[in-house]
Amino acid sequence: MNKKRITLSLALLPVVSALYGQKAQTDKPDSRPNIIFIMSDDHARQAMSIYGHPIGKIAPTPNIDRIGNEGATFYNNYCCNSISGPSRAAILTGKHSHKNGFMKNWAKGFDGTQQTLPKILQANGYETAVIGKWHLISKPTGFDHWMILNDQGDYYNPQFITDTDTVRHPGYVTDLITQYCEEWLDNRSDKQKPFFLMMHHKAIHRNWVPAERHYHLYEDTTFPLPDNYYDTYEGRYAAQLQKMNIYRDMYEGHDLKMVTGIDSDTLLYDPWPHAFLGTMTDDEQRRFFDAYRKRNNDFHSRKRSFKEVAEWKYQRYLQDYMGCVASVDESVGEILDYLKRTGLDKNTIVVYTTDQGFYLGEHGWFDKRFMYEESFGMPMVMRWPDHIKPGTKVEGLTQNIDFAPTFLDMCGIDVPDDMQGQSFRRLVESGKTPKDWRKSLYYHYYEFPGFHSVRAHYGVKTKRYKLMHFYVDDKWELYDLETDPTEMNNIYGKPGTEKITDELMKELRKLQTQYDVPEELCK
Ligand code: SGN
Ligand code: CA
Repeated sequence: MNKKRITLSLALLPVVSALYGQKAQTDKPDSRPNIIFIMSDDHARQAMSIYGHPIGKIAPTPNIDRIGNEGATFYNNYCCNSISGPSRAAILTGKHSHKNGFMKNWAKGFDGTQQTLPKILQANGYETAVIGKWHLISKPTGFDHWMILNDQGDYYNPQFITDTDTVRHPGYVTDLITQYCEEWLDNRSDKQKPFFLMMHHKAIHRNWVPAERHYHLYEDTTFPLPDNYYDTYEGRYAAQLQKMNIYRDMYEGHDLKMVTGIDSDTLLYDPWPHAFLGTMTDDEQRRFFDAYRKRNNDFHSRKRSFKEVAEWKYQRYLQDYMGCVASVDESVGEILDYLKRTGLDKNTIVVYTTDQGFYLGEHGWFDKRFMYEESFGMPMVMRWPDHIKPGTKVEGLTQNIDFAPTFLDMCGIDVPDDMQGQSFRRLVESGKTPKDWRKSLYYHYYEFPGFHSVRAHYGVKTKRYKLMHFYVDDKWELYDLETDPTEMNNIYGKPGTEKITDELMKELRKLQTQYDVPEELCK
């Protein structure tokens, strides 16, 4: 759709609605697909069993995998700015951060007056809703119904914001979001209209508090320690300066649920008690401490070396993280069952993804932000019966700015010219990457100074190589992902890399021009 047509269709909204009203009267159902876009927070690809990582094998996600097995799995899907708000803004607009204006988490609210995917769908007769994490500071626009978590949201008894109030709801956040999504699906105002539902989980975000039913799920599981857990960041300047190390930077109380001694119900360092224990009832707090007591007592039963503590922390982190994944996976199962029960499954596109990737101990880290593979990558599965063949593998380079154009394409709606992403519909429907598909991706992380002290950087990635510029201190990094998939060996400036560096530099500048990045952001 060109700009003219979109302005026209927005201006004609009442006419469009009237048309759809007529459709409903003639009882002719709209055959365009529904979309349920399920997005969790911080879900590492390593923790989605369909990808075959050892962690996923130990702690499987059968329901999420079901989407991929019945449809497609994306192997090279990436983020344009690996942090929550910016990723969400890119998904809503189909544009890079410098274009949609939401470049950092806490800087300013999302400009909800701009063109977005839900607005276009709505103008074209879709009923739209967002339920769960929003994290864009602004009030959602383009949605017939919205119910969003306050800020990051709490795991227990979270507050939800609606147009009229902010209310604390008793329950576990993942279960509440699932319930409210099903209720919305049940009570849609016009069932003849196709719908677009954004179901946004808070989990698996820090501080990883599982549902009570999962407190013990992985208590006795030992997860495999990544080979580079004790990375010393040689040759990687920005990596040396981060503050996202599991054994140095995690808060022992808040994150790791460690207590002051044997039989203690007092957490070690917890800077935000109001956002954790403070949200639980007294009974919930008691059951929480009781569930962790045996493990916490065991920790205090003997002296441990630095290395033993570092590895104990890794296990505690993974046990809680995967406990949170379990409830998200159950939620996906619930929704898939709901669709089947109601017959909606046949004409509903179901997507499961996350706002960005995450570290599960690689380089010693948790969190994200870096353009390294674990956080830059966005695991994703997608199901659409009769359109996507079961077991499809999408290998082409796709990015979160592509989601909006792809959904519009799948719904038969023209894609506005100013969206920067490209529809990957033909990749997912054919299972092949066409020759003319993009060969490189652009990335830019801006939030510095900020949480975890990750230096701002931009970069380019091809299937094989990655070039990154940490421009605050003018440091470059270059990786050959074929020989160094865990990005331990920065080969920038090494003899023999001149040609590839030159090529990647040109490609980077080409992308910056293509995406119309202002000069001051290309330094
Ligand atoms: C919180 C977290 C950080 C995290 C940011 C952004 N601390 O501030 O660890 O990097 O959110 O995450 S917490 O202890 O308060 O949870 S994002 O996914 O929303 O971008
Ligand atoms: Ca996130």
